[in-house]
Amino acid sequence: MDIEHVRSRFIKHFDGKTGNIYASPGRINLIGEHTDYNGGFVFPGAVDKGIMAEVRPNGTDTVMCYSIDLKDRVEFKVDDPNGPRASWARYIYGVIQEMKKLGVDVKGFNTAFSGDVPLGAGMSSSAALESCFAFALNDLFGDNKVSKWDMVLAGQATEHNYCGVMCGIMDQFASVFGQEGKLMRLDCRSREFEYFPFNPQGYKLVLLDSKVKHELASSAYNQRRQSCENVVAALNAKFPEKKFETLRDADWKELDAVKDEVSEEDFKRAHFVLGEKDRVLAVCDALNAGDYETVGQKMYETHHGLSKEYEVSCEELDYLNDLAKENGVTGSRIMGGGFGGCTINLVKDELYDKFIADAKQKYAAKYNREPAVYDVVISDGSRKVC
Ligand code: GAF
Repeated sequence: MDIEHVRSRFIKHFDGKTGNIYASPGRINLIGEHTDYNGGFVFPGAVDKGIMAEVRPNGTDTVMCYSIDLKDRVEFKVDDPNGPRASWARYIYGVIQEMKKLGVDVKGFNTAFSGDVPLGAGMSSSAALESCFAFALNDLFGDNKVSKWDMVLAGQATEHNYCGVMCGIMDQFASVFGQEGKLMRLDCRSREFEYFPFNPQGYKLVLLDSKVKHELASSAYNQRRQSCENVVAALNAKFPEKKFETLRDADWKELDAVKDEVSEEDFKRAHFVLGEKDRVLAVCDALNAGDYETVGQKMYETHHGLSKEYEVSCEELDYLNDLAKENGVTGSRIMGGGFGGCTINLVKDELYDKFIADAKQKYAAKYNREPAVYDVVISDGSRKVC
């Protein structure tokens, strides 16, 4: 992310005056997929790719936004009941409305922003955008009174209320709370978390981007969440003496007990979630013991579950996972919501070059395009740059 790039466009597209610059990152997730909205654990970290925005109050009730990357300009009133139509501007509009609910007296402003989180790669460019504007509005109009957690929730509510994605809290959490060199284990039910320094000697984390983007990813994501809620409803009906809030509250025996009361599809989804809950905890133990072989094995198990039970993979991602196995990569799996995007790979240093070359060559031979390669650099969360 380049300050001069953003500043020069801000000056050019508005009145020549400068504002404040804020930055928020995208994220990776080592393990714990589709567990956040099930009250489980996740293991994300912020990355060195994100969104940078220059923002300056303009003394009116109009928000003037310029997307540098899309070369698109959108204006709307702060209090417009419907908000803009452009999907990228809806994130900004949504954050404004959610920050207002938290008592921030948002007024009109000018903004230009740019990002280097690859779109559709599963690295959460949308959470980066939400966190960036939550930070900016808190600083410019809210005396920084809104807590980091409330900004996380404002970003999540933006997705729910203005963008139609019923996401959990992992992405916004990672974007706000990230720290350089550290992953975070978050309990999405209690919201307690701890930082895990992550510097596996002799290994690299690398993302391979299939460059597949699923058109209906949001509705398919919402359906997965609905399946989990259907199973929770069946559990509550079967065990009225126990209150199940999410699948986090269920054990394997209880899940088996409702097998005939839910659809086969919903059962498979819940089966994955319970397994993933166990895998995150196993990975924490393995990391504490420096046992990267077990970490990697759990990543492969997650991929298998995401592909066969949660059914959020695609042919291209399964192929990238096969290529990782063929190359002796320690661990590999789909990262993020799925339906396209990246695999995350834990690779021994000495295998790295051969793996990347082999994956590029074979993937290109099969799909006529190379996967993009992103080395993971675990970085700081949202901040005011200047
Ligand atoms: C997306 C969502 F936004 C997250 O909340 C999470 O559910 C993830 O998919 C899957 O783990 O990134």
